[in-house]
Parts: sequence; C-alpha cells; structure tokens
Amino acid sequence: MSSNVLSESDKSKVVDLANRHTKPSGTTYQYGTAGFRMKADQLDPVMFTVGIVAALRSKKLDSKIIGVMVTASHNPEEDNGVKLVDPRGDMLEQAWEGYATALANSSSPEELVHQIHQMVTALQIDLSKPANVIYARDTRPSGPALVSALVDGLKAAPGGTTTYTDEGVLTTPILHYLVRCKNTLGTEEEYGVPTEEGYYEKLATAFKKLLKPRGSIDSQNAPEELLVDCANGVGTTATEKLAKHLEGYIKLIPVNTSIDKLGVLNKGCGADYVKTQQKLPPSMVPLLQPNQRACSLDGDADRLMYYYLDRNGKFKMLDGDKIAALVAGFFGELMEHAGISKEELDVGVVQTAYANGASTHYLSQRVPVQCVPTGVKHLHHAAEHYSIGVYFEANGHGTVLFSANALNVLRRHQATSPAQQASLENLIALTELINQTVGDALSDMLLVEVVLAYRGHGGAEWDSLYTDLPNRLVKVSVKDRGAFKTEDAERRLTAPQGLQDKLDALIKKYEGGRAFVRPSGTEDVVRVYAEATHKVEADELAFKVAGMVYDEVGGDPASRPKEFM
Ligand code: 16G
Ligand code: MG
Repeated sequence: MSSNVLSESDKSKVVDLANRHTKPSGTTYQYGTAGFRMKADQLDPVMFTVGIVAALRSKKLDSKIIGVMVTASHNPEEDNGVKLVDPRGDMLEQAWEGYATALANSSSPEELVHQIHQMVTALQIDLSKPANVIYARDTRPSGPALVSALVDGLKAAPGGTTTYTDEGVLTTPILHYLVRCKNTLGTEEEYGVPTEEGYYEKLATAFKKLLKPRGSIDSQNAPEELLVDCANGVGTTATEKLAKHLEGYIKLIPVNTSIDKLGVLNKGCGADYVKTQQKLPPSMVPLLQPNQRACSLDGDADRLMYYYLDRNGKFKMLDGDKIAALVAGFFGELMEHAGISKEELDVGVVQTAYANGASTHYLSQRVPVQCVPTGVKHLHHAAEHYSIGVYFEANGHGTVLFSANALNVLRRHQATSPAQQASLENLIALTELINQTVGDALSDMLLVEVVLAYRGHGGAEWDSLYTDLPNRLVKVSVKDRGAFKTEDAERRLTAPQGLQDKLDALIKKYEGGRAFVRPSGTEDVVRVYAEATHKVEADELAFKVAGMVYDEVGGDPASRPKEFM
C-alpha cells in the first residue's frame, strides 16, 4: 500500500541514528555546484542526511538506482564532498538540491524528521517503495568514516527497504557509468556491463576499433607512450587498469601515483595545478621531452588538461577549450566522410564565460556555440539539445553527448562506399568510447589521442588551431558573495547595483578587453576573469576590476591587496 506518511517507528529510527550525527551549531551547508564540499571534519552530519535523500530520490523514481559519490575532486586532501547521481548517470535534478540543503541544515533530529515529512508530502514520495543506492569514494583518508555516516543515513531512510551497495574506491565518471548501466540493464538503452571491469573493457574495445595496433600504418601518429599525471588520486588505479586493456595500442605511463602517501593528493600536480599555474607539475619536468605531450587528471579523474613542450622545451597548455575545438571539428569531418549531412545531425558546442575568446571565435565560425553558467550540470543539459553536443569548461570538464536520434541515424545510415562505411563505423565507435553520463578524463584522453592520430597531428599542430588571448583570473575574498548576482550566463552583473556600468566603462579602455565577475559556487570568494590583446593589459584589467569589487563590498582600505591598483 502506498504511503506518504512516516510511521512512528520510521521517526524513531531517524531520531536514533541522527543522534550519532549531530550538526554543530553555526554551520550552514549548501548543495552547491558540485554537491556538498568542505573540510572533511565537518561533513559527517551531511553524509547522514545525504543517505536519506538518496533513498528518497530512489523511491520517488520508482526504485531506480541512485548513485552517491564521495569526493572533493581537485580540492586539498583535507577537504571532502558528496554528490548525488541520477538514474541516467547525470547530476541530481536541480529542484532536489534545495531539499538536500534543507535536510542537511536541520538543527535537531526532530527538526530533521519534520523536514523529511515536508519533503515527502511536497513531492508525494511513496515511502512504501523500496530504494536502491550505490556509492563510491575517492582515495581521501577521510572517505571510509564519511561512508559509514552515509550508510547510517541509508539505514535511517523511512518506509520500505533500502538496498545499498558499496562500489569501493572509484573515479567519479566510473560511478556515473555504473549507475547508468545498472538502470538500463536488460532494456533497449543498455549502456554497458555494470562493473568497473566492464567500463575499461568498453573504452578499450571502442579505442581498438578506432586505432589499429601499434606498428600498423593507421597508428603511426599515436604516441609511443603517454605520460598521465594521476594527481596522486583515484585516477591512478583507473589509469593502471585501463593501461593493461590497451597494451599494444597505446602505452599509458601513470605519474604521481602515490595514493597511499598522506598529504600529496592534488599537491603540485593534477589538472587544476596545471590550469591555474600554467606550468608543468614539477614531477613531470625530468620526464617530458621537447615535442612530447602529456596530460593531467584531477583528484577524481573527471577533468583533463593536456600540454606539450615545444621544440625549444617551452611549456604549452592545451585546455578544455582546445579539446572542444579539436573534437568539434573532428565530428564535422567524420560526418562529411560518412555522407551524413548537417541537416540530419547538428553539431553544437557549449562553453562557459571562462572560455577563451579566441576559442569562441574559432568555434563560432564552424558550429553553433552556446554559453551557459559555470558547472557541469548546466553544460550537460544545454548539450543535450544538439544531435552531437560537445561541451567543455576551460578547466577540462567535459564530454560529447549523442542524442537518441543521432544514435538512430548512425545505426540506420547506408554507406555508399567502403570509405563512407569506415567513417560511419568510426562514428559509432566514438559513441562507445565517449562517456555519455558525465565528463570523464580517461575517456576524453582516449578521444584526443584518436583525433590526433587520425589527423597525424601532435601537440604543436593541435595548439595552432587558434592562439589563446592573454587572460588573468583573480579571486577577491568578500564577506557576502551573495551580494553578487549575474545574468547572461554569468557574463554581466545585476547586483550590486551600478557596478556593471562602471565595469563596462573600464573594459572599453582595453584593446580586445573582456571581463566578468561572478560569485564562486564552491568557495567564499568572488572570481574575476579578464582577457585582452596583450598580457600586461589582461593583468591590469583583472586587477582593476578586482579593486572595484573589493571597494564595492566595503573592504578595509588598509588590507586592500596592493595588486588591485
Ligand atoms: C565545480 C564544478 C565545475 C566548476 C567549478 C567552478 C562540477 C562537477 N564541478 O568544481 O564544473 O567549473 O565548480 O567553481 O560541476 P567556482 O564556482 O568556485 O568557480
Ligand atoms: Mg573533479
């Protein structure tokens, strides 16, 4: 019998277990851009309430499997975080973020029961339904204890039985993959074998269809070996396992693989280090040779940065924008070779305001380009509107999505020559190689290698697609980032009032100037991005804008950073 009411025993179960996970007074939690993320020692009560939300989400969606990923990605090792994965392997539906936040902020076990009751009533959740949840974590030392708190939450979930499975230590994209596989098993949309091994096998099989073994003519442009900086995180094991599956096709050499050593996760390495420092991780310096390329993953392996040394040994970065430019063009080319018109399948690119202006210019001349607010969920949803939707954030998060119609067109298309057939098969193999659930550093890495080999290009040729405009990113610590409101995909401020007009007047003075201000979704800061034709001007513009932001929120003049001239 269906029920939207918590029984007395449901209530006492919640209260009993909640008493082991009490929220410290004065802390406020927020399900932000990528779930809850903060210092690990503050997360215990949040993990508990997330367990309850995961079970309720499953009940609401007819007992479909919901995923929970425990990670703080590229953040320092002492942080941790948690996010929920919906049945198709995508991010939690946005409307539920508020409920997750409300439950996490309940001030007492009784208040928590009340919040659950409100949620169950508002959403008409049938509590009698069973719930199914799977979870995984990254390599952070705080992970196991947080997982126990999560399990208490799953046990506390009201109503019908909650079944949960510990998937162990996995990359974020593998957990997303598992959720989708398990939910589609036995249906027409079956996504893959629902095991970690199934994931490697799927990627490797597709890669081997696209690239012939080393030594054959088609593989002459693939690198002998590719150094993969694993950020001393969970990407290490995944890269090692994937490497075994790809033996004879590409040699992946994991670097920064100390997953058992304390304090080294994301430290001086990883995708975020490369993007923000714009230099090689020190551990790569003795390894990388001129003209050689390599890549870095972040702490949960959903972000990818490529780079190479030019022939003079100078570091050159190939970020998410460059990946989008490389990949979007490739799909257009393959479709043409397969005899599929742009009317049958449209290719579109989704970026954020951080995309380098030169990349937007390059891409806009070739395909439709859309700009959306920061955060994977926004890009992912926008990309779903194209037959082939390429989305990448400059920081290396991204993937390519194929619509159901695109998959049908590819399946049904009749090639009229062996060459067309080969291109068609390549396109189909790409739909298997590319993770359809979320940005995936390992899958993206193999995609990049395929495109480069196909074109016979190395880092330098790839880099020459366009030249990045000089740019600068600055953060300003403020008391209340909530005072900053944006519109037009975060490119313009609507509050504080009048600030955007001042910014416009300033930006106008710079050749090729562009700048925007947005409140961070993950830290208590406001971010400023600026670009201009010349590096010194990009820097100056960024600092002047930062100064305006600082003054606007009444920062203490004595502690005004001196760069904010
Ligand atoms: C999170 C987002 C990332 C975004 C970043 C922005 C996901 C999985 N991750 O890491 O996409 O670029 O936040 O951070 O959505 P910010 O709001 O602090 O600038
Ligand atoms: Mg990440």
